[in-house]
Amino acid sequence: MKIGISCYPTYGGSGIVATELGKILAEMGHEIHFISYALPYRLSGYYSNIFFHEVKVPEYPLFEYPPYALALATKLADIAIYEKLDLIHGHYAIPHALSGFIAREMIKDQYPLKIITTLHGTDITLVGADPSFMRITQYSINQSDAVTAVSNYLREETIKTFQPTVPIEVIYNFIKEPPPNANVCSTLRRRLAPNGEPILVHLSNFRPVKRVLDTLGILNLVLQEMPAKLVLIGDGPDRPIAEKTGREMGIEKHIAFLGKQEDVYNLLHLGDIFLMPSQSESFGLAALEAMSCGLPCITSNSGGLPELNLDGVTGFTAPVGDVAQMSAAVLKLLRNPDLKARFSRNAREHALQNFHSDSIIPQYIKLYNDVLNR
Ligand code: GMT
Repeated sequence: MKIGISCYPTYGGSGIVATELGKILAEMGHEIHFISYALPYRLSGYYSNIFFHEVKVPEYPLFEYPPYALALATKLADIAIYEKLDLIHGHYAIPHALSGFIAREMIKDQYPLKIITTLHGTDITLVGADPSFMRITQYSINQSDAVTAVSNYLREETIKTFQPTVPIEVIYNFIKEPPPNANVCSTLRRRLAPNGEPILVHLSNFRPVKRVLDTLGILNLVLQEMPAKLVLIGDGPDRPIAEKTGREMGIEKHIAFLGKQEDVYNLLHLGDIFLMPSQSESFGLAALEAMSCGLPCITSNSGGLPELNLDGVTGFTAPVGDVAQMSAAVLKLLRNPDLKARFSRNAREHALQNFHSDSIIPQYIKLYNDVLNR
């Protein structure tokens, strides 16, 4: 198949899923065309059947808000015709579903194009539900040839918020077998935890929805009982406040801010427990990546997280903001090595058995074929 993928190129789950999907499809022999305003994060390097098409939005004094959705629609239509695409798979409804729809309509008399939309989370729960975007999100979902959501929770939320007229199919996020932890850098572990302290890890884009400050609150309570370190991977709007809060709490020397990282697996392998205290999370891809490395997870019980992190099996879940319960869960695991080892095995098994790309990617391929054969 010749597949166009439109997505955000930035540091975030939807772009990562889109990119990893494209890379695996390309390995399987499909021809993949990424279409975005910048090269997607995690798409560095050369791949023989992956092509990248940059969307440029011309500057003009009148454009206080550059019309990216229109430039994207034009590019999608051009690439579909020139590269003879079978379909375009847009990740994150706004603006990808709408731009795809416009592209399809613009060229329908000369070229048949199918549009598939994957909903990722905040495109439904935060941005899409905002009155400024509500009707257009609903409209573009209904115009897609197929729509998927990354969890049952997100499917239900989409139905509740938008009452779509098209079916929403759940296709979970996925991981590949993580690289072995053989080349985990012991020097780095020693630097992060010089006295062998357990390492709590958080990985996100530091948006308010991630509640990064809760990870500091958890560390603070854990430190009252035993030594520990907190490793924060990623960057975003809440990083400065997190750094300031760490200093104000007097725990800054127990926290390492590593910023954005390419090779998250090597870092995840260094950790003991993964923290994801999000306000809302449609799925929690970073937690899945951590689980595949054998990290038990302490997460909030919001959104789709309980579909991924099985309470009392792969980790513990707690109500949003309940830092006391989350730190108690961390302490329970750290004080009980057998329990931690069992949860670690369960986490890895659950990740690889239920979310491996080998079982998830065929679901996308089947959907593509169903849409093309309709
Ligand atoms: O806020 C983020 O984490 C980024 C966002 C995105 O769309 O880039 O992530 C969403 O999509 C991920 C991939 O499907 C999901 O794993 C995340 O749970 C989801 N984020 C939220 O729902 C907050």
